[in-house]
Amino acid sequence: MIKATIFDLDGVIVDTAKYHYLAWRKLANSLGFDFSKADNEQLKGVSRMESLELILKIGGQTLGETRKQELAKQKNDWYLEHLDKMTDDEILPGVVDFLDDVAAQSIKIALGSASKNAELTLKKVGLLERFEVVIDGTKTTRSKPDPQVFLLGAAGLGVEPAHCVVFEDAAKGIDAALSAGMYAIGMGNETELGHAHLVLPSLEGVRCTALQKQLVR
Ligand code: B16
Ligand code: MG
Repeated sequence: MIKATIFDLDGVIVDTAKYHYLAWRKLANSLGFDFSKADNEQLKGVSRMESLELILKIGGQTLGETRKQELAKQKNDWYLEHLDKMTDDEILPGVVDFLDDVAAQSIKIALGSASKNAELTLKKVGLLERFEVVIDGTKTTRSKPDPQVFLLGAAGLGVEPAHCVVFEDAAKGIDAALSAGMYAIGMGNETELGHAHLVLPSLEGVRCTALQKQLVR
């Protein structure tokens, strides 16, 4: 019996990965090296500071803490320039209809994202009010694959983890949902997300009743 849904943000509700990539590449270029789209795949669902560590490793750079904080801020400022231009056109296919369907079935809705810009992003695309609880990078101390973000989401909604379904596009996010004792639905491809209970290419045409049947077969 599904009583709550917890959605990741980037890659599930909106595709902000492309803007994270542009900002990280600009930062890498400013430091004198390049950062490829393939490298960017490793950053899915990874927190800002952990992403910076990965990028500095790619560029072979070792920097002090103060400099790293400055660079993370610079990247975020560049990222926010893109975020500022976002509109509801950028909501991924099927998301709005699926959220309508979930709400119509009296199933609760939370967000579970690593992003510290999650509330701002939801506001930009006009979806903030749809989420009863928002757990983001400002409220967590441990990153996915740690289950903290989803457990806080379930607790905020007052629903047992076993009655929650997580929608995630990152392999580490699926690990986090599974270790929280929740159903995990991978948004993307089987190769990366095959350990989820179910993998879907998008939320287009997805409906709660059919989904529940698929999950509790
Ligand atoms: P910020 P998610 C993640 O969002 C992104 O996938 C990841 O690329 C980003 O580094 C992270 O948020 C932190 O974002 O810099 O905005 O705090 O997939 O967990 O919704
Ligand atoms: Mg994601």
